[in-house]
Amino acid sequence: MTPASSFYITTPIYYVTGKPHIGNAYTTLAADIAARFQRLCGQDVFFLTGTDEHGQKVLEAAKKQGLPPQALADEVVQNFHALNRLLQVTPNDFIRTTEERHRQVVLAFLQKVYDRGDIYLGEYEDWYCLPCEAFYTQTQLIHGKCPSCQRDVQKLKEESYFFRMSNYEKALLEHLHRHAEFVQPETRRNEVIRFVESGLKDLSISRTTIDWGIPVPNFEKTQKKHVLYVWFDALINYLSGIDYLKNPSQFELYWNTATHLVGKDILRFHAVYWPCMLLSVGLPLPKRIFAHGWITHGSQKMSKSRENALDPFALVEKYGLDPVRYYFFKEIPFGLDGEFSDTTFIHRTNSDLANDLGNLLSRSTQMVLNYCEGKTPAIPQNFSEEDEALKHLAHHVITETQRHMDQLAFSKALSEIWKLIRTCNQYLENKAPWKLAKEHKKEEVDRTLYICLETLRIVALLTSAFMPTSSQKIWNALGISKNIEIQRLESESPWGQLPQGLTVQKGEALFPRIATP
Ligand code: ME8
Repeated sequence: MTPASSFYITTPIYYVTGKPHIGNAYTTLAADIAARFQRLCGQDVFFLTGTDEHGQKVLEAAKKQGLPPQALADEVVQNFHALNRLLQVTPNDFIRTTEERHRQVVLAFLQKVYDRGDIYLGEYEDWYCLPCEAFYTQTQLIHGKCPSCQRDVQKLKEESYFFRMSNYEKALLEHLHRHAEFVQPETRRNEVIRFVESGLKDLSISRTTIDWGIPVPNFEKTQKKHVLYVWFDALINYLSGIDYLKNPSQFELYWNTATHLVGKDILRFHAVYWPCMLLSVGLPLPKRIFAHGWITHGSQKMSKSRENALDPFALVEKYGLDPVRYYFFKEIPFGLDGEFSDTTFIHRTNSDLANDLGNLLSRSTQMVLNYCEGKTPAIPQNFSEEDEALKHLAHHVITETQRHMDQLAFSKALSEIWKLIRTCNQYLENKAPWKLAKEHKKEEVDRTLYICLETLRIVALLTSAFMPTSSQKIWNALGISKNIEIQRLESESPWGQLPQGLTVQKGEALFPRIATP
């Protein structure tokens, strides 16, 4: 089957300053869920993630540990790979900014910007926030601190190459006004518009006081050695990751459909600097930049440099992977901040997963064992009004889930799917097959149980992007031996595809209840 079209999705590339925390895992999981769902929908997906390895922040972290920065990067990147494996994240590629393939693209890009007349030599004299690796003017500071993370800033005065970002103010504003989907959610788009309207200054894009970065060609024959500003370097990963220089057909296939997922802390780099850079070299702008909110813990943004970071390895060890993959995307509407707490986690897992979904599966399969000799019943030919209503709901939920997933509205998509699960539980309750069996209404028992199993088959398909292992377990319990990960919604979602006579298994509880402390 030929794919409907392509879908390119990226995460930020993470600093290799320390172990990944739940905040990093959150963005990567969101991208993975979107990528898996679009694959299910038949799209040709490219999902890119990676690590940001240059710059002062990484250099200082390495110094603290008494390591060369490359050695620190080589060590820390292993944690990100291990995390991706643990989370069952399925990227098509993982880009590191210290790789040669990335350096080549950066240098080609820089040359284009220079040839366009957008790079000049000057002197930077203002403030720098190290945790954000960001430049600020005096007036942008809030009470003398970084306007983004509220931490101390340092005064910089050094020779620097500048990028004529101011040249692109008008074009960027026009693009922002014309393309409502370019920056999402809407509130973030308005913030970006206000920022650009306040005027764009040229951007300092090189440093002479550190040497950990990609060397800038000596464009203006200066005595000083310049390395590229870490953000200018890092943003280009979105091009090098799909082989911009060497594979133009692949590049074109994916670039036009790019969705960048970012935390709201780094929206300005993506929605202002990056588009201006692309405009300078004449490349199309990404289709969508989606800034999600922060996971807080103890009511504070979780971060590597604060003490409140939650360890994703420990969380998965404690609760299992699929409840973690489910919780963050059901509990927190994508785009808003959300507090992590064990109490809400346990409540969600017990009520949605153990009670609603887990019980539907265990009751349905148990009754098939009791009343249908453990085999999937015949595909019904006639339906009562109640049966029809459930079938109709399943159809509606498939369409709505797709619509929400296209908009990255994960929580809404899950609410739709849970409507179907809860309605099916209610249906089972109303039909009471245990009573029908006593009354020897075999045809009705079979029909009812077939409808529940078929609903579960569809539910598993729809939840597979969120909970790949549990969804496969549901299919296996229904006797379906196909690999759910490689199925297509178009061919699998029409009603009535569960064959008759499959061997149903009860198995262990899909989601064991977590004891409340
Ligand atoms: O900024 N809640 O890397 P970084 C939700 N290298 N998401 C969070 C989070 C939290 N508490 N904390 C971090 C960088 N994140 C740059 C990016 S891209 C060209 C360069 C997530 O290691 C969120 O996606 O500081 C945020 O934007 C990202 O991690 C920052 O990761």
